[in-house]
Amino acid sequence: MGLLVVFVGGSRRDSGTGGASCLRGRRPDGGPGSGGAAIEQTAVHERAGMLETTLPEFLALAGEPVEFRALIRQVTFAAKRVAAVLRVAGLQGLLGATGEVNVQGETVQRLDEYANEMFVNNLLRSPAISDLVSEEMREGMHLAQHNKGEFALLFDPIDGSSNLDVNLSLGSIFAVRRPQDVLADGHGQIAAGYVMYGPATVCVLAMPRHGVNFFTLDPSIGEFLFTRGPVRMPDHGSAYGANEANAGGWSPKVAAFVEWLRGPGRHSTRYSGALVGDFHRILVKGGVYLYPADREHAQGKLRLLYEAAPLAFIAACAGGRAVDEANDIMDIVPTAIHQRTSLIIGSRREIDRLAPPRG
Ligand code: AHM
Ligand code: MG
Repeated sequence: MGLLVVFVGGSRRDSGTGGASCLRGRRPDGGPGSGGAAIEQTAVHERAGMLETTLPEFLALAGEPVEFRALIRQVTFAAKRVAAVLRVAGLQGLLGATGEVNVQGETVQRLDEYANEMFVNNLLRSPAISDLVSEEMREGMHLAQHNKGEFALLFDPIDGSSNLDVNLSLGSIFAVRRPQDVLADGHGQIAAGYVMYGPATVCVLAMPRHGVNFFTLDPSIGEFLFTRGPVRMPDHGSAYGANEANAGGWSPKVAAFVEWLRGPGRHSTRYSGALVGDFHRILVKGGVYLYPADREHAQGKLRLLYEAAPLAFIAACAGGRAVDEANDIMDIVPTAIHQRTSLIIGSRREIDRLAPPRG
């Protein structure tokens, strides 16, 4: 369906109004650094907290450009459709596999395909978009023949699809970049977020000048309403999440770190098998999520551009941190759109112990 596009790293422009940025951290040599300092409450949060404020109203109050607001409207529209279908999928026979295998060599669930179509169809309508990269599409889609948009959207339409058939939490993850920055490091992201389909549907949106904010879907009116922000990830937590069946293939460094996490009185284990819910717990309560490289996943299992980097951006905007064991995820320059990475993400105190910040 898509055309092969060659993405080249390039210039960066920030969206939104002036003021502090949660990504201001830079190494002393001027290169990108682990960055990350949670945003303090601004007048926008104060105002949004006093009145019922929808996500589009929040973005308007925050002074975000109209094109960015249009893009987020299309993303959340697609997510609302996905949330609605997830609620009735079991009743309407929409669960189960398609029989296809995706570019990652993984079984495609019918809802993976449906969610991808929802995102693509809605985003094709947005004049703000010029490029799409999805976990479910072998190649990036370059829409310049339809749109002259200024944004690229990179997304995983349904993450954690092994949870589909058992009615557990799932999510959609997305990152917004300039088209020329698709293969830039994580600092090339303009915004990032996810929608978590749990008991409530929650959109988490991170923007450098307005931090990480939660918007909860009120299904009776079909609107995401501001419920919390700016969110600060606790500096440490009391839980960690990892697929410990892979522990035999972890590096000695990761194995020793997990041993430390399990030490007396330290961390409990919490792992659902779906990244968005597992990360959301850590964003709210602190702790660590790990999917390191192992024997079966020599480069790690998770995808850099539409799983690890957006969550690393959200973590940085909330004062947390993400590494691949040695490097900050935000500093990794991708070479391919479906590149995999190890991911160890969470509270500062825990991540700094595994990988002390450089500089
Ligand atoms: P997916 O994009 O194919 O759904 O895979 C990503 C998921 C993550 O949500 C989750 O953390 C991880 O894979 C679970 O993997 P495992 O079943 O190996 O523990
Ligand atoms: Mg995924």
